Amino acid sequence: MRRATVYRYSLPMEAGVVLRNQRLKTRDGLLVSLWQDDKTGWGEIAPLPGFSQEDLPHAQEAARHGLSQWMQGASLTAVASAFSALPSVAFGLSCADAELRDELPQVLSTRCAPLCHGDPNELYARLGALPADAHGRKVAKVKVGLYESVGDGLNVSMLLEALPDLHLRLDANRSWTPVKAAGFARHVAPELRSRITFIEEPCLTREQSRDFARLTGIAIAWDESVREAGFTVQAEPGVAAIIIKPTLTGSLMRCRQLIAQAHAAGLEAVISSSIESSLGLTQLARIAQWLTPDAVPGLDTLDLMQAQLIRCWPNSALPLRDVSALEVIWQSK
Ligand code: OSB
Ligand code: MG
Repeated sequence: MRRATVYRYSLPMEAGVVLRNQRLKTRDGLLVSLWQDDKTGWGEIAPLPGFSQEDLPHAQEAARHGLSQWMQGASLTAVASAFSALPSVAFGLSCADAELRDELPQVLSTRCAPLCHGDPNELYARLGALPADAHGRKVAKVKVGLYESVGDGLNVSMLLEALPDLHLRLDANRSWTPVKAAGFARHVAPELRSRITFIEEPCLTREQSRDFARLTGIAIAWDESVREAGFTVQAEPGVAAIIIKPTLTGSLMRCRQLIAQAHAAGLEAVISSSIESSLGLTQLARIAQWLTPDAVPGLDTLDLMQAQLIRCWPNSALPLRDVSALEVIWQSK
């Protein structure tokens, strides 16, 4: 016996969360719950405005269609894989499918690279308390490229000088011209640069980002590029990692394929959030623990929201909303 329900959620965000120039007041998405005999599985489908190609109504229609096929006996693994043009749908359905088949291990580590922002004193305290990994490193993430690049360089240098065991991931989201990128690097002393694990997409084009890595000795990582047509995972000088945001990328199978390609090429694969609810985030933490156990994932986005959903992120103080707070938008007969 199979049963499927699709719920819609809307979670209030913290004031002032801005994504690609638009304010995100609520995070809206779908949760899928499946039953088959005595087994159950959940998945989250949450296209991210400004990042996903598909919008929520489109995803909702596709999810309903895919689940109807599953109700008629189709394999959900196959159904999910067929939604490669709607990555959020492919990912959410494949997670529900993986839970149903006991494929997604339960073990979860809350370890992730904290996003550095806010009051400097608080930040230093938070980073000071951060646990070190097996190599004795603390890994945190700083968004750059929002203000003057010289200021970014000074800020990053200050953090690295203050905390000798700190290693930083930076993320510029393609915002620097080669001149601005050089302005950043000029203010980071060469001896500090090796503690920048990588900077995600420093420049507008891949060619400029490669030049930046070559000229500065600072490693880079591909994030946006991974989701562009024609991208292939390969070892390149100066490239350290690829970032995988499953909600923007596709099915678990597609994510596993990218991870395997990255590892084969000697690149780090980093699982990262697309601002999913606590349900999606705990699944991403399980996926990271399972498939990329040596890479600290980028999942420090729960506190951008004012509530958790269905499943708790361990030790989070945010209030939890349960199923009764959700609107059922579709149910199998
Ligand atoms: O800029 O990489 C980004 C989340 C949603 C959309 C874009 C981005 C992000 C994150 C997630 O940065 C957190 C992380 O990667 O550590
Ligand atoms: Mg990024």
